[in-house]
Amino acid sequence: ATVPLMLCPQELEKAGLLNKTKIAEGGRKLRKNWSLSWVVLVGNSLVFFKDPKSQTPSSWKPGNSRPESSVDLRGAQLNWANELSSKKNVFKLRTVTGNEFLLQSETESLIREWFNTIQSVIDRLDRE
Ligand code: I3S
Repeated sequence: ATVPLMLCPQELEKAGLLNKTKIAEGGRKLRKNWSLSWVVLVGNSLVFFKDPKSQTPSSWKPGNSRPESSVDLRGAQLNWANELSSKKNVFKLRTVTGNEFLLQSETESLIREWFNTIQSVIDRLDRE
């Protein structure tokens, strides 16, 4: 996925592929549905894009970079959550609105980097 030009004026902190599932919406538990997602940390938000490889040829168009969803990190909580999955290297992100996501990578160093970078954005927003 290409990062939309509209995101460029903001600070792009990090981007990469992670396994993602939403497990709650507004505090209500959802059924897990893991999928590979392009995750972009920009400004105060974590933005999710569909993995281009998971899209059908007909659904994929160059420049089709509309985010699937995005998460406001202000007031969010981040916790390691290996007890919530049989997968390793899992953390949970909970938004102020009660949406909960699990993010996972097979590579421990990579998931640690994501955890630390997202936590530093949350901390910065807490101090504002
Ligand atoms: O926490 P759960 O419910 O055991 O999560 C697993 C299930 O969601 C499973 O789907 P179905 O029960 O709908 O077939 C997924 O395929 C698994 O990946 C989920 O567990 P993990 O441990 O991978 O997060």
